[in-house]
Amino acid sequence: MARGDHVDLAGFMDGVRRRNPGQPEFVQAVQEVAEDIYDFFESHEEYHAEQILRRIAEPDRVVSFRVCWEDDRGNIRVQRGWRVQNNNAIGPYKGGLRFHPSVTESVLKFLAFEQTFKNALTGLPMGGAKGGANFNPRGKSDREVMRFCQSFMTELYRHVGADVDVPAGDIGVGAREIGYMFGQYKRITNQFTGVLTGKGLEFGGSLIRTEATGYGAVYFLENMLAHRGQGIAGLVCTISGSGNVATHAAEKLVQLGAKPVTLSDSDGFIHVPGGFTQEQIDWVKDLKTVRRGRIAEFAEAFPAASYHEGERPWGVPCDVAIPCATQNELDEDDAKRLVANGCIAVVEGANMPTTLGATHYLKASRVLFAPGKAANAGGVAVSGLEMAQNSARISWSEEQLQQLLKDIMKGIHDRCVKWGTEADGHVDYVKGANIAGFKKVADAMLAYGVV
Ligand code: NDP
Ligand code: 2IT
Repeated sequence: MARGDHVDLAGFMDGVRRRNPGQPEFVQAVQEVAEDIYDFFESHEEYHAEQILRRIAEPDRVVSFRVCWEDDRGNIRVQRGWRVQNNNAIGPYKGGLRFHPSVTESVLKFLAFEQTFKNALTGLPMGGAKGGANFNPRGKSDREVMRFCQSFMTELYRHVGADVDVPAGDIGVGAREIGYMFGQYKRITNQFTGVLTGKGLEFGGSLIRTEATGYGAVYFLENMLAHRGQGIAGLVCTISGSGNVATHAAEKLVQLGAKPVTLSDSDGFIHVPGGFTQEQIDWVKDLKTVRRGRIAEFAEAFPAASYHEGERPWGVPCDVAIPCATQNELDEDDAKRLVANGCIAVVEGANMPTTLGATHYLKASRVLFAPGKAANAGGVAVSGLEMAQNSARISWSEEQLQQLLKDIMKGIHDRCVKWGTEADGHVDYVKGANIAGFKKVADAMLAYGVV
């Protein structure tokens, strides 16, 4: 194609599909961004001429590797690990590691692509990456998880580093796994550096990193409501998931006087019509991070709760829905049901939890819709603050960090408003987030020339 030749959106997406066969999640994530930024892109000749979108949608590199480990019965097990380094135009690669049987290259490419824009939105100097393995932590002993993590890091260590690429947690990777991987990195390299975030507080971790994603998502909701002159107190909120993001979103809602009424796992959801108490949320945290049980057990322990096996919570009437489990867990039918039941806001705690059809429906029905790259950026933002503290070899106080998280979420909200406000004052937060995130990365890439 000659310099400056224009392809339309459909033509661009045809190329993305052709170059990424069998990678539906990646194509979906690129399409969502491309749809939103195409007009903006069209009006900036330099982005076109320099093929910026095409370049952002091609990862800098994808590393794939074998991970062998021995289970407790002495069987040799083989998993596949990856690190997708999407873009480091504005800072070292940064993004989580996911251990789940559903992990594929497509899933990690979509997550690394999204992470690139999310990290730009935080205002901190971080590029975008994601990694993980098709390892299923469910039912594994601590020793099995330790051996897997050590084997995983024995390859990953060559590709990461405090100024190169800084992984963190995601689904199936929490404090336990980060501890094992940091220990192995330190053992192999003999270096104590900020190569991972989400570390234990005793070895370089930051206060409030654990809480940051869920808390940040609720702060984002508060900002969206405040922008329309509404408050959060009293709102009934459905939440999916029962992991790190879901439990901390529920906790912050309770603190602010809202009423979280559901949590879930991959087997079903629990419903507490009167809203969870802090004690019940603590019980779920312990269930999921210490006892490693199933959410169904909650309904046995607390008679006020009902358990709905094999179902997702989107049929429960609510003011706000906060999907915090995984990608494509809220489809167009769910979106229609939510809107019909009077839902005024959907906040993506997870990455791309709404399908493309649901995204289109929610945008068209003009509910407040916060995309994951904006709403769940609090986690990676505090990871960025952990990196800063590690570089300076200091630890900030909880009060400082709480304030920084609130300020960063407000900054992200305001960037979305700047680029997403329509003529009648309605804010398209998806569009705003996509344009603001894209612009920062694109402008850095322009400065570097053709690389
Ligand atoms: P956790 O592993 O702590 O919890 C994941 C939760 O989601 C569990 O309840 C799990 O249920 C459920 N879940 C996972 N996969 C599926 C699936 N295929 N179908 C149904 N339920 C599923 O992960 P996090 O809370 O950390 O992550 C949740 C989401 O938030 C992910 O999309 C992640 O990318 C995103 N996110 C996380 C951040 C973080 O800081 N941790 C930051 C930003 C986004 P089960 O136990 O049955 O598997
Ligand atoms: O999706 C995400 O933003 C994360 N899993 C957190 C990444 C990070 O580096 O803290």
